[in-house]
Amino acid sequence: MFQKILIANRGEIALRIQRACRELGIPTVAVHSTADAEAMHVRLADESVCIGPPPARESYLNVAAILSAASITGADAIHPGYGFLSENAGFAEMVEAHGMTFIGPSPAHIRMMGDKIAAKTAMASLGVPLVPGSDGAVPDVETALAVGKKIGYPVLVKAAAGGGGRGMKVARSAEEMEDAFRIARSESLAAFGNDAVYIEKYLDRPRHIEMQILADSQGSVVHFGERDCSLQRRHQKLLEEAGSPAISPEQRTALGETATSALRKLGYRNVGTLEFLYQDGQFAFIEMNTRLQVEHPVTEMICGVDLVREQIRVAAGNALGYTQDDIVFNGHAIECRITAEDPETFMPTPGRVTAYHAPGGLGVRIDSALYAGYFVPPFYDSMVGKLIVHAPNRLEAINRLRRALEEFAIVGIKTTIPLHQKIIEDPEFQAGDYTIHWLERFVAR
Ligand code: MV4
Repeated sequence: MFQKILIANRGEIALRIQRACRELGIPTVAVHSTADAEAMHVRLADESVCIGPPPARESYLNVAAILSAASITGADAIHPGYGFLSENAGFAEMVEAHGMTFIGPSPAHIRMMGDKIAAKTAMASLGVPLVPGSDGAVPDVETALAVGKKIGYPVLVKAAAGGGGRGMKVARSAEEMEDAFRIARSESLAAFGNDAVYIEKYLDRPRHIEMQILADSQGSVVHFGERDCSLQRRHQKLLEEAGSPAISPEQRTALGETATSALRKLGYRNVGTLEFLYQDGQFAFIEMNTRLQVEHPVTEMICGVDLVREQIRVAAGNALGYTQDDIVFNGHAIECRITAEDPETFMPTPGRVTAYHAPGGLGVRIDSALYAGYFVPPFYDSMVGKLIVHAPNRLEAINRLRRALEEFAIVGIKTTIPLHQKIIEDPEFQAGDYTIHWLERFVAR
């Protein structure tokens, strides 16, 4: 097992990783920017190192500073959390070149899945269903038009280096193709320094469903079921559920087997998430994430597993020690992402938290680095906490969520708690009847 783990992140996920380390008996090193000197992840770590000024580029993305911090503290492994350097293959390589372990997949797999075309090509060859589309990159408008003619409109032109919706353009007809193609190309060049694009049939009312996978270095791969992440606004998820209200146990088993079989053949290790669009009873793979995800707790709650502990164990070379048959799904879990934002305008609301009271009780989990007196800095993501509830079924989970949201007091800054309270009272939400477009319409009315 590792002697000491450096956590290359901040906020709630840094605490989440520290908690797993502490239970495994592994000391932790926190890194922080000057803006985070008073942060909870620094206070609770065994050691901490200041790695730079507030902008993430100069601190949490500063590879040289992070590697130096690991080296001077004698850390033998680095956990990247999510965001920041978590899906940076070059960083993972550098960690390994310095004789430390990157707690995550191999750099080659991170790189493969970072290229959405390579990811789709690999998944297709491993038997995973895709959205109909171009066979690889589309080099010019003529080819784009040929693809449009073949698969039918509307289509979506997507950036190979994309994700998060940037560099994505719809063409509703052949007439719109030239503009969509050129704009997608130039936006992806500007955003990612890569102008490769591909084309897919545009699905107009899908759900976003993702499968949680775990693999050891010995070739064992299991899944922990799906999450429904359809409730998002501008590609920011607000609320996630496990399992999906739209998926039967049989569909879960079938999709899980498709995903695990593919990753077994690929020789993948550590955690991973396969993202699918689900519409008209069909699943279509779109992307794979090679990191621990923000919404991992809903999966942990229904499976009774500590995914961060599992990440650390398999990164240290331990075998899973259980099989798919040992994984039992229990009840329903919902996560609300609470952000320091105005619940109506979504403008960030950094500032001082003057009073703080977190809900508790049966089936309630809070993953947050907030405390009374904490100043939410303006430099980073606005998520300040996650409220996760678990109950025997979805209706009871919603009731528990209502109760927990009422109890939650974050004073001094505006948060999205009132928005979550509104969402869960909506009859369509309560019926589980929503697609990826539902929330945009809900906040607009
Ligand atoms: C799509 C799609 C419809 N059809 N692909 C958005 C971000 C990127 N990860 C994939 N995205 C989409 N791909 C096809 N062929 C609709 C979206 C999409 C979306 C997907 C998941 C969650 C929220 C979304 C919001 C808008 C569009």
